[in-house]
Amino acid sequence: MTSILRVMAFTVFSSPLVLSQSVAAAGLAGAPAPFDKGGVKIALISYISAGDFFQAYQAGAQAQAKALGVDLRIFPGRQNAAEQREQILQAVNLGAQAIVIDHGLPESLSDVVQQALDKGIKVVAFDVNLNNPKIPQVEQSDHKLAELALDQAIKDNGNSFKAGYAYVAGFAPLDRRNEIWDKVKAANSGIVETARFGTVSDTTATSTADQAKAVFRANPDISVVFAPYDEFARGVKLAAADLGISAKLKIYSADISTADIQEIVEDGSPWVATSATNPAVVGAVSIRAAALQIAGETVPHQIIVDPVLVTQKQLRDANVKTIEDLAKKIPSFSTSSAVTASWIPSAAF
Ligand code: SR1
Repeated sequence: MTSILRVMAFTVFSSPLVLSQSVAAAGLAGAPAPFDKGGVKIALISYISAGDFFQAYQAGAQAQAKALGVDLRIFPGRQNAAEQREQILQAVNLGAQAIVIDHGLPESLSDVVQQALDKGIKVVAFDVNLNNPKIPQVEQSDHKLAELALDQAIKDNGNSFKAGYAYVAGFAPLDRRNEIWDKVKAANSGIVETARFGTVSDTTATSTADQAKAVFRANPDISVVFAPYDEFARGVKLAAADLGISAKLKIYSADISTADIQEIVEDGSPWVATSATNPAVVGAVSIRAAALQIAGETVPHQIIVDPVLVTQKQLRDANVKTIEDLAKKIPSFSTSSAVTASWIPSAAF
């Protein structure tokens, strides 16, 4: 397809399966080609769209795309590997100049991603290991995320307790966080993983809550839960509330959103700490990595956004109620110096 036809295909594309954002594609003064002329098309293809993290990630990507004058097409994820493959092929055929792949199952993606690369389309991977030197990998430093939360768990509870652990294998960020959980258990023989549970679906929190209830009934001695995904933590909190055991439980998680903050600070909440990046920043970083590649600039293979630890006590003491409040208290939470350039305007979120 010629580049003119690609542009037309992207412009006229319309389907109930695809959310589109029509941006006036004016050029960006002082930017390298093709951003100086405008009309750049990027596709964001997600595996999961449900939940605060993924919505904030997409909002950050949209904000950065808007600042760059990029036409960003977001393909909604439905935890469906076949649909995600199909969406990558659609993006290729519709003339995307770069594709950002947000989560997914590597084994179902490598051949279609290779087809995109073969056509000269740039690819960025967030939280899915595509194992290709041509594809920059964006991540939140999942090892640090897990270390921050687990260090706090040991600080609060000592190094001897019965733990519940929410985990689903096969998701790159959860697998990386699991490596740290394994290390912490190996280094602290008194920390015993009594039960493991978790579901990733379009109803992660409620499905995980059902599993957590069964786990708590069978293991009343669990006093700590490591739930390194906010949807898991919500499920565990819900289960504890239903069973009336919130007062004897402490939950340590990953991720944060305004809704999470409200659940953490409410009276009697067992959710005592989380480690997190601002997902909107991660979305913006993913788009910048795509834009720099389109402009022919070098992008590091591994792109990391560092997390911070946020405790219930800090939030309550500082009267933080929203992500915006949190960003005011921790300015670094809303910025990242990863993959920037003088010609890339800041995203407003
Ligand atoms: C199912 S994977 C969920 C994780 O992806 C992102 O890395 C978020 O941090 C979330 O915890």
